Amino acid sequence: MSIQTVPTTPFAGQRPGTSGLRKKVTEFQRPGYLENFVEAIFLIVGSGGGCGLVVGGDGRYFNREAIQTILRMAAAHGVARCLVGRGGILSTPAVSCVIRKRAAFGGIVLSASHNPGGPDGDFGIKYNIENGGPAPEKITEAIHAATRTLNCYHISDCPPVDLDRPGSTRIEGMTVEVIDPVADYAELMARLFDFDAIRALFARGFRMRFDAMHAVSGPYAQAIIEGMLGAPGGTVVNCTPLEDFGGGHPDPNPVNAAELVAHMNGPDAPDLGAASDGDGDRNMIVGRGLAVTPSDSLAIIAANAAVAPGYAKGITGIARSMPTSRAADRVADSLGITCFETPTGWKYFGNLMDANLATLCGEESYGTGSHHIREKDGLWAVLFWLNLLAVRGQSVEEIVRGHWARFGRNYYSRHDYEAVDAGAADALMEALRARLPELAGRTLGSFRVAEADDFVYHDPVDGSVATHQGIRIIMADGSRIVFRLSGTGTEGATIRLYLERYEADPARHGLDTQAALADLAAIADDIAGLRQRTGRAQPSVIT
Ligand code: G16
Repeated sequence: MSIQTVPTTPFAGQRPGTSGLRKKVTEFQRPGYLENFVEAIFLIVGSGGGCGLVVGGDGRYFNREAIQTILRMAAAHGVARCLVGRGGILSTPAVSCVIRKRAAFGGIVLSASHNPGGPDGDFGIKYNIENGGPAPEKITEAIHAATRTLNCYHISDCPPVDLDRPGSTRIEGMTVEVIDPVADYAELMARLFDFDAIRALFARGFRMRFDAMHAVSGPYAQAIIEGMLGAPGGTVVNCTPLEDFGGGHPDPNPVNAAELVAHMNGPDAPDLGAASDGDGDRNMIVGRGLAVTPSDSLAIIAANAAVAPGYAKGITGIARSMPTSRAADRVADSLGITCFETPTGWKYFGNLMDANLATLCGEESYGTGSHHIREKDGLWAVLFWLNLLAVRGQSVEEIVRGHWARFGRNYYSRHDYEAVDAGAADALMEALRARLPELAGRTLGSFRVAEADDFVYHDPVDGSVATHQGIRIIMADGSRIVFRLSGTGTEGATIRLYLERYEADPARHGLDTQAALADLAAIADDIAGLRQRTGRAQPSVIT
């Protein structure tokens, strides 16, 4: 065994996006591509001064190869100890949990989240810091800068580590510990939620279907929901993580989890439907005949936080990403706490949680979580809903409608134009930016524009500023049109259009969402020239 210094040259485009570096698997397989990025990580974050590094991924194609490379490079960089999930498996929330519980100095997460996997699919790598959360922009930017000047990387030539055998091995001066991927996480969940009440709920005949979408949350959901909470076998479906997610798109929304939604609309629908994504940090909640929007789910969790023992003392604040609906803001107002508005990307919540300014965080992109870790957490959200249903004894629909009756309903939808020509997408955003000054005060259809800007975030904790975070057109009645470009796609550009309309009157809470938002969608198309500039007659995905 010896440490090799391998000459290399920089690859263009290794700048992390919304959530780490995501590219096609074939790009990551180019000789030196992964190694260069990992070298840059270690150059910036160092070897951890004797603390551990957590490594794991969602089990997608190339996960195992990438882990072996990372272990050999960690050893070459003098890391003392690496904790790896058995089989290379660790969900994103589990990585965050293990970093915090075992006081590791950081973690490397291998996942492209909800993006499809397999040899022609996507792969990704992300660095998390010692609080368990995604590295903030100052670190990701430094890593990117380092990738641009590399001329060599360092790696041990040791043989592969057996990732399937629990226990310790040594590589150079480093210990590799293969750990149970579920245990630490399950223990944390049992402390946050009323497992006795949920067990009693299942014992009363409550039925649920959890669709793990052939991805990483399967083993976690099986161990906790079927194992610890006593749900009948078969409650968790598609529960074995597959390298290509069974050819599916492991994104829990009504389009990609259409099978679950159909089941929940069918004659034998169970009481609760839920799904999680590729790496286990997203969630979708579905009642009989009703899919709960992520924005509503955040608001409902916030309004009912005290039902769960982990939140019985109350919440200090809420944070939501800018495009997420303002349903949570109304709950925050009623509780007399702040609702922070941050740019898209879970990394922006970390400072707020560390400073105890926000307890609950959520995003329209099916992400919800709390300060128990520093990642969004799919199974956590599902367990919260189980706890809520157990305590309240109402159906999902009754809870949602009751919430709207109390706070009003924020009709909400996202329209995605995927794999658009990147130049055309940039031109669309530029043209919109140029129009912002003349939009304020104008009347568009039945709406008056109160404010139109390019969202800028001033972090209240460290004072950092993030610019160009999405274009907001805010109407006088609180309705909103938001445009931004996705930072997680791997093909061309994805334009996201977010539409929101507030309705206070309970008599008008039963409208079809798209019908309720049709005026705003037409205005958005008119202002941005969406159809004309993209050449698309309609969005590729509507959630
Ligand atoms: C990531 C981020 C989220 C973000 C989502 C969509 O989620 O962690 O904060 O909302 O991407 O980002 P974009 O709109 O830029 O594509 P995940 O689940 O992919 O890690």
